[in-house]
Amino acid sequence: MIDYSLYLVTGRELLPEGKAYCDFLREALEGGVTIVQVREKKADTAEFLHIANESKNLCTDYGVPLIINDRVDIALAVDADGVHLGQTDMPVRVARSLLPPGKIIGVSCNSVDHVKKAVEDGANYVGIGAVWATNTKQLTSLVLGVRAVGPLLSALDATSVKAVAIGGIKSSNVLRTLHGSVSTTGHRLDGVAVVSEIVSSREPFKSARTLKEVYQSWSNST
Ligand code: TZP
Ligand code: MG
Repeated sequence: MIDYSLYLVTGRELLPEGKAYCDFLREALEGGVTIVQVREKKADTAEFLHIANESKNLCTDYGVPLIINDRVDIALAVDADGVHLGQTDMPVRVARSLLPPGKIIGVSCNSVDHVKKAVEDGANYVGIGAVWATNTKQLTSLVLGVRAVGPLLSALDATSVKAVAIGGIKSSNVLRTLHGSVSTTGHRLDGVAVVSEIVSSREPFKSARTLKEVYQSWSNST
């Protein structure tokens, strides 16, 4: 069973000046990140491969799954645990046909239709967002707001597809995100995905630990 509760998405451009990527990732893993996605929007293939390999080594040390954003070839090359695909990336079925059995495929979704399609196509999880405003990504659709998440979660009722929320999630709003997104059918998020809250932190260990503690107390109390 994959633990999606604290899903770190990387973004090296957001690291504080002078912070080495591997130090950051080790600290975040120590802090309790449960799954890592390497997201490299500016790197060339050689650099992406290098970062993916370094991430794979660290994630393996911590027993944490590694997901590669966009690039099925890089996921294959480093034997990552899966890929994360956007709505205009490689279709899920094509990625599934290229990957060895058992790999994880996640899809970015911001509508009920997106979620239904992801389920039909055999995705393992969906990333729902952006739930709050974010400076990390140029959004191509409106911010959802937490109250819009529920209907997307309902579309996962009676499926085994997991869901994380993404976009502007911070220690200051993570509890509101978790509480506010429960669907009318009682379907809850399986985790929260964050970029800047951990990547741009001077103390990634502490930032990860705080988010994890909030998730765990929410998860135990409901
Ligand atoms: N997809 C939707 S919002 C987002 C992505 C990759 C960026 C989230 O970044 P942050 O810094 O956690 O707001
Ligand atoms: Mg993409």
